[in-house]
Amino acid sequence: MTEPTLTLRGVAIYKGWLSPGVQAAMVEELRGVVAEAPLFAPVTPSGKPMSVRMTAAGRYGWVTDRRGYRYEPRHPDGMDWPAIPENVLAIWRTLASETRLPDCCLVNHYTQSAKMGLHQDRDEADFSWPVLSVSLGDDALFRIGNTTRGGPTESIWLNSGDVLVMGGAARLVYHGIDRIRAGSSSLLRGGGRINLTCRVVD
Ligand code: MD3
Ligand code: FE
Repeated sequence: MTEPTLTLRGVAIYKGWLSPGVQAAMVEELRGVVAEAPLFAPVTPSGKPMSVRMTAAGRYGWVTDRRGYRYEPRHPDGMDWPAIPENVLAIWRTLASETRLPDCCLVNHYTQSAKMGLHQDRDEADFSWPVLSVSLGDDALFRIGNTTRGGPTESIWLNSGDVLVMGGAARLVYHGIDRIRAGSSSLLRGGGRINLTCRVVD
């Protein structure tokens, strides 16, 4: 059994799970994903532009626009999403499930001013499957709350190569990214942060 470095409100945190070499190889794979399915600027259902840019790999991608939050089998430009890179699936098999692979690997790109407000991930059909997140590039201040809105929160800095697994009660906890520490990593040419979030969708 693989033990996490620490557990925060049920979220298993594997600090430095990915070696620098594996991180660099993953970035190369993601360059291929972004070449096929370009990063786009999502808009919330209320019309607010999000500060992160997104794309995805897998059978589905998560999208948001004026029509709402949902999973779609195609990129907003009409193409199929690329396959989830094998080195990402390998982490899922080790830390999340060997029974079922993820349907979606969401790719979030953060510049130094980007953030993500507290929210729940609840657009999936079955919350019994875990969610797995991989951090690459600049450090990010991650905040975790409760399974209902409000109440006390806790924060932790995520570094490049960290992997998080959200299962059980933690699957529906409020979470977000408050800030990015610009220049803290040289993994990405041009800086910034990429977060991968793998989910079973349906
Ligand atoms: C805790 N992404 O895409 S990853 C998202 O860093 C998202 O881009 C953030 O939240 C990011 O939905 C946070 C860590 C994370 C992801 C999913 C979770 C934490 C989670 C689902 C449930 C609980
Ligand atoms: Fe989320």
